[in-house]
Amino acid sequence: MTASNPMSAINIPFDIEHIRADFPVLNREVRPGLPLVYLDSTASSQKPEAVIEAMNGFYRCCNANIHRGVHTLAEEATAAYEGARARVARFINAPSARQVIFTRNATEAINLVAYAWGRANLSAGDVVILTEMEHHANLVPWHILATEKNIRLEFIPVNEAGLLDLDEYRRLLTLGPKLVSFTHMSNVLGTITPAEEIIRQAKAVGAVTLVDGAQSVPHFAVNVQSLGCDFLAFSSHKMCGPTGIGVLYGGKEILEAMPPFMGGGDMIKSVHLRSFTPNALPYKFEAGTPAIAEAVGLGAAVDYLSRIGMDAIAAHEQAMIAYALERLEEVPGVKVYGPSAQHKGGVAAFSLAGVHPHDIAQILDEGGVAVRAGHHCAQPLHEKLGIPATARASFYLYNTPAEVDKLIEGLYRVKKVFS
Ligand code: 7TS
Repeated sequence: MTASNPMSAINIPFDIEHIRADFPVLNREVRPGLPLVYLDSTASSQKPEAVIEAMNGFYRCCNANIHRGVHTLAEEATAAYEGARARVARFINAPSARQVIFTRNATEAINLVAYAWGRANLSAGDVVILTEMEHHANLVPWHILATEKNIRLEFIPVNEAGLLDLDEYRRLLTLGPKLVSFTHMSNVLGTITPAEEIIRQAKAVGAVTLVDGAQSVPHFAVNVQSLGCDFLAFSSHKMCGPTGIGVLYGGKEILEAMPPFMGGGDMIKSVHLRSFTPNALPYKFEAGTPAIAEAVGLGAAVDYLSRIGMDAIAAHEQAMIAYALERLEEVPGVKVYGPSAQHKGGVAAFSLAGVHPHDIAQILDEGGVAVRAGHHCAQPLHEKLGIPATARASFYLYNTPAEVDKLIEGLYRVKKVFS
């Protein structure tokens, strides 16, 4: 059982050529005469001119450290940084910008929860529920904590259809978990998990909830208030923003009750030789000089995505994945992993009989088509699927059906080389 797919088709006109013109890199050729077909946005998205310009503009006009100076540039830099925080808060419908903490990426956001909340609130025997389709970013921090604190990790299984087994989840909830931490969208199967339902049931047994939104926030509208989660983690670089910055959203009370993560400048109200008083939210969790220009870039990315509209982006990707699945299934020997299009986002992980995924990716690259091969930092999921690796094509707002056709042509080339 899954909730209805937030990517369900919405008939909004989507001017793809106009959008493609916003992304300078999409004009390049991989080699002379070979235009780039970028099908690796699940790993990292491309950046529109508006984001590149916002960051350049910041460095050209008002670069300075934030929160510490009274001079004009310091004030302008602080306003730009805090303005980005306000934009991000609006984008995910956070009740307050103080609940938006800038981290380095989604990985650091999840680690922040594991270290600060987990260390203070979990003890030997406590149950943490994860799923079998997690990225390593939502596995290893809990492994580390399990070793340190002897907590017990349980996993919602992935069924044959590539969906979470919610009957087994209900059984796991009888163990009285302290935390349920799960991905909103799998970076391999593309599965969109029924997050609201998972959270509602977790809350009913008093568990704290963390949503790994690294693959959801870039691709469809995510509203933390309607989700009802305690934490949401995501990365800027997968949503048209720069690398080096990510976000942890948290509930106000839970963030206020948590001890700090890292210590240093900015995260303190006062420091004495033998003691310190932590700062208020969100600064308590932002030690040291943050990624200021990157925050400005993320703010511009959020503006860009909002201008196009997350529902329009989701509808476009839904159409893309439906077409891609249809075409991939035509290729003899191709097996696509994960659920049918209505339960998934724009990710197609696949194998081709008799060919190693790295060879697939290499031969596709010779035709200008960029896909990823490997376990995509989801090794336990691949173990469950019984394969060491997959090739993965992923789609974003700038991809076209003609690019899917190039992928398919490339796969026929791969087959020819290996026949
Ligand atoms: N969670 C999910 C679901 C992800 O897909 C990723 C990155 C992360 C967390 C971690 O994000 P980061 O920005 O902190 O690294 N996924 C991928 C991928 O699929 N290929 O490269 C990175």
